Amino acid sequence: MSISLYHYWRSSTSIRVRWALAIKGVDYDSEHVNLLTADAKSDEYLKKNPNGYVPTLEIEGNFLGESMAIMEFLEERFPAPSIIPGDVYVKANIRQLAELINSGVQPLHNLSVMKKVSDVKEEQLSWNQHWIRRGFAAYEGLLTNYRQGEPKFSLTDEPTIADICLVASMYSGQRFGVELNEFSLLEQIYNAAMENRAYQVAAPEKFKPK
Ligand SMILES: N[C@@H](CCC(=O)N[C@@H](CS)C(=O)NCC(=O)O)C(=O)O
Repeated sequence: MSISLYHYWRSSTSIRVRWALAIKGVDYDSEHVNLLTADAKSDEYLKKNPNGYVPTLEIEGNFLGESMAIMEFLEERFPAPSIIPGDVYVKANIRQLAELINSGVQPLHNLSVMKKVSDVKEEQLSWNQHWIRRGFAAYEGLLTNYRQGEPKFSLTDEPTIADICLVASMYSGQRFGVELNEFSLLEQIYNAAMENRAYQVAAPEKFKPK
């Protein structure tokens, strides 16, 4: 089966899909799209993903954009190991946590949004930090409501789409000055991710251009 991933090494949405692919043991060809140049806005790339964002997954001639849609697709196409496990309530909680990051945090610290907000670096950072801290505080609040026992990750002992979205945005958060130790429960989850073999395979540093 031919699979290619168009992605950028430190993009949080790219990290999500790389980690999901690694959890499911799916091999792919890596196509690096440099977000700091015109790569993602080239006519060739826009045919694959008219939004001009990464990631895009190409599988058997189909081009799929939107990291959540891609992860849902991978879950259905490669069900084991599951990244949306549990009964309907647990699955709903996992999706809620993932959406909190996907809809409420990541779009606001995206490169193009940051540039539209201001040309001044300090103002960009302050904007990003505000939305990231707000989202992370809400995530921690939800964990306090939903967690049973002391799972390694958000709600489970293995990473789900909630952890995948969270950890990828925590990676970005550090670049924007939000420290891991500001959210102690989230820091534990981040540390669990650093020990996760699939994360290690998908980590940004593994894809950093030389
Ligand atoms: N909702 C999209 C968002 C994708 C997205 O924001 N990608 C960022 C990198 S993390 C991007 O390509 N940014 C380029 C830009 O802002 O011009 C997804 O989840 O795939």
